[in-house]
Amino acid sequence: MKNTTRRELIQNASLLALMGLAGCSSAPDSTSVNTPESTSEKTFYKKSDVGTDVIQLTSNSFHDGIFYQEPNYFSPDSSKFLFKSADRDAKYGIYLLDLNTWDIGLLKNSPLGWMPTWSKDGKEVYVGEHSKILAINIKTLEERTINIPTDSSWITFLHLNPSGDRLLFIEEGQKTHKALSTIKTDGSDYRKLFIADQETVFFLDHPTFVDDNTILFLTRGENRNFRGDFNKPYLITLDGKLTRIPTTCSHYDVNPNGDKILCGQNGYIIDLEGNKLKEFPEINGHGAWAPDGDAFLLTGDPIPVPKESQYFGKIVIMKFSSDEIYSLVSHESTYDSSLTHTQPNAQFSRDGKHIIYESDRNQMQNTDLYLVEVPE
Ligand SMILES: [Ca+2]
Repeated sequence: MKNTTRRELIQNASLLALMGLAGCSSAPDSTSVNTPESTSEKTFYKKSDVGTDVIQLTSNSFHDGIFYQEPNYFSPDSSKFLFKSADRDAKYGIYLLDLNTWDIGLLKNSPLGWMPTWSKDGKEVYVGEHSKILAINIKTLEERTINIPTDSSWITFLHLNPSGDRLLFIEEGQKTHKALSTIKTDGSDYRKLFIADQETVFFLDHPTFVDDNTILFLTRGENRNFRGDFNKPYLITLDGKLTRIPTTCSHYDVNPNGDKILCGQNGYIIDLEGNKLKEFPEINGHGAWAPDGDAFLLTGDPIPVPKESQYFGKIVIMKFSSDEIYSLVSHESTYDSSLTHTQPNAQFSRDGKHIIYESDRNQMQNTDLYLVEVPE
């Protein structure tokens, strides 16, 4: 059963309130009280380490989370946020949070294909299914089907190219990843770009577009262990030209210019040839760029960062162009080890003024989403 406080359908967009994200700067207000007409779960939480407001966005008693630190799950106009939530049967749904009304609505039940991505115009969300991709209209919930002409596979890790006319994805089998593929959003020009050989490469993880013609992805050995290649980044072009980036890089994010890769787990930033441009060994975790391509965040936690470190359990903001570093907020991650990742995800809004992060506050085995203002 789904959490009954959450509405099955997306709230009518005409109900958009005027408060906008600027409403975050006010302390707890009347909108934080749930009424039968509201599915908002928003409450004021606390002040951040730099004195800005931190808002709790979800209060479902089960895990609410961000799919991964990339791609960006804020809608292109930053009015909505896509997230995942599990019900008491641990079945995942893809939900939309309206950042104007704080209303939460179910977009799609999604047992496996969760890792959706926004269309460029923000009108649709692409969701991977079995041998197909659904383009779901977020207002009408109408579904357009993009059939993937392949043998039986789950379609996962969806990403959209910068121009917005092409999707890339992983074709997943029962226990392995089969191929990295791409198709245009109109269903034409399907291409299988890289096939896992099932000898040294069993997983093809976290593919993302560097630009319209180039894709960054990772290969991993069997059981995701360190045999074979593990977290080895490759670039591949749409016509199949494959280049190994000669370093290790994981939990990465590519900056908006497509010329720097933040290797969050490894504590450095590299260019597309693997040259280290900046190192920050005192902290590593999940990383994400701000839209200006200069600032970035790291969720320092909890395995790579020693407990005595000032960055333990913190979301830290840094800049590529300077030595600026500060702690924005404690994410209080006390993560359930049964979760896929032991580190929380966090993302900048598309205007860079806010971060949404996930946190398992008070060790309740119940992750929730929080929104924090980033200082100017
Ligand atoms: Ca929750």
